[in-house]
Amino acid sequence: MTADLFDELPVAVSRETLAPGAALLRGFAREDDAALLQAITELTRLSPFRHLVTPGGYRMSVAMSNCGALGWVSDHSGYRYDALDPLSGQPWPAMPSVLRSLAVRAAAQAGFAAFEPDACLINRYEPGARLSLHQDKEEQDLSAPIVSVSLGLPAVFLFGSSSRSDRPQRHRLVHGDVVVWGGPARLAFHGVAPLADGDHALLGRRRINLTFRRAG
Ligand code: MD3
Ligand code: FE
Repeated sequence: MTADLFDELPVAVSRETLAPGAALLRGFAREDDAALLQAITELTRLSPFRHLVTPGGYRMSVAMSNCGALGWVSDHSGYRYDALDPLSGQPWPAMPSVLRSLAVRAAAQAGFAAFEPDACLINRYEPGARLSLHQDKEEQDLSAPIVSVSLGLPAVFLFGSSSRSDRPQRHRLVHGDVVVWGGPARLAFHGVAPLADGDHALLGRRRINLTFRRAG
């Protein structure tokens, strides 16, 4: 009898807790990477990556797009979720099932059984791009988690507490890593250090991060 109980478990997936409410699923998106990238390429033909402007008037170094019923946007008047892409005037592209399914399975792994994302923000980092410490609190339902998927070049992710002044933890997130942020981690300050240059086999000199949200 050589079959064992663990034959069906994906290889190279592990789970660790970064903080209460923050579950890191290392490698969870790896086996879907090509399908995810294909879907992102297609939907960004409809809603291209663009550099949004903050309410304070700064051009963001991260380029963004969205898919799903709602998309995150920023302009001089503030941050908000909008059903229409301001570039096209059309609804954001539908959330591809390969993206949605990954997010729902990851949330379930982390204990959120009924996650129904209606927004997926797609962030594209090139060398030097960064995201300063912030909270995500524009979403209606803060009891829902946020699921993040990292693809391409590695990044140093900064994760603080619910107070901006606490010194953040640093975690290296690599291609295929998924993090589920919920409960006590949901309103933590977080950001991304300037992206180091490199050459990723699938993405070249880029990192793409997907964040799935229940926004409306
Ligand atoms: C912790 N994105 O889009 S993903 C963002 O890598 C954002 O592009 C980063 O922060 C990125 O808003 C980080 C990890 C993440 C996302 C949302 C969170 C961590 C979070 C919300 C609450 C707590
Ligand atoms: Fe965020």
